[in-house]
Amino acid sequence: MTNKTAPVAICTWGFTKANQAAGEALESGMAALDAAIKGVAVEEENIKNTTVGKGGAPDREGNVTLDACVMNSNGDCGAVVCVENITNVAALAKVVMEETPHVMLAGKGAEELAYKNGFQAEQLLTDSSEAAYREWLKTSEYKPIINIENHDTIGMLCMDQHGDIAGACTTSGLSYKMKGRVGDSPIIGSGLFVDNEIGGAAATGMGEEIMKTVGSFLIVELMRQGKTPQEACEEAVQRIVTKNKNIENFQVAYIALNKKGETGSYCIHPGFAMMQYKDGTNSRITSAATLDS
Ligand code: SD4
Repeated sequence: MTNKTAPVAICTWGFTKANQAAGEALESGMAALDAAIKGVAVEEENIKNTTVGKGGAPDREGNVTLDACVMNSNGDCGAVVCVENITNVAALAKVVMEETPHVMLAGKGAEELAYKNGFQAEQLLTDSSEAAYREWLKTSEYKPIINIENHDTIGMLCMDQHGDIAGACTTSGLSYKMKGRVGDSPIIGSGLFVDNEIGGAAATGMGEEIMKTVGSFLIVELMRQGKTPQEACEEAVQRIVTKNKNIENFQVAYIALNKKGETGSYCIHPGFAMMQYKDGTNSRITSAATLDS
């Protein structure tokens, strides 16, 4: 049976090409999870994006380590954390989901699974991210930047022609993070959550704050209680804002999609936008923010 509101694709930030790729894949009949993985792969492979995949900023020792997760419409999920030398980590998270008895693999174990499944080793540190890292070493000041270059982690939610919802989230994490640091993006319930009866949500921004409130799960539960995606995103941001005295120092942004194909987004600091592919049109939607004046 086809769904009248579908297909719909939304993603964090102004990732026009990634969202268009997912939207077109959905139009051609692709299932929600495959479309989301195809969409986010555009940014994983974009070496100009310094916050996702190849070209992502390294940790403070100069190593690029990637995190990702996926969740399908049956509630199955997979995740990889701290993975080196593999570009398409969202696709790798799907391999964990489908080919192993586990939900999450870290580091070398995830990398070895990738090679066994035909992924190629790649140098993720590009000349320009290495040059930026060398510059950073001069001060070694760890200060995550809000709305870095107006893009960041890509979290994507797709509703396919059957009305089924799935999602993917992929990142290189915070630039110059400590070795071994993992943020919210690969954590099911924090960076991403989908319940196909209700909808899905995804996050970007300061992972430490998103994890403390299990933000994406919270949004889906708020939608279950009757809130619209917009209202649910606003309440999830508000939970963080009321518990923090230093919100001027970090960004958190959420996107959400429900079974009716309704979408929402909200953030702390102005400057966040989401992409929305709906009714065949891919548009950039500027998000309202707690600190809008
Ligand atoms: C993280 N949420 O690792 C991710 C990265 C991000 O702003 O979105 N940074 O915490």
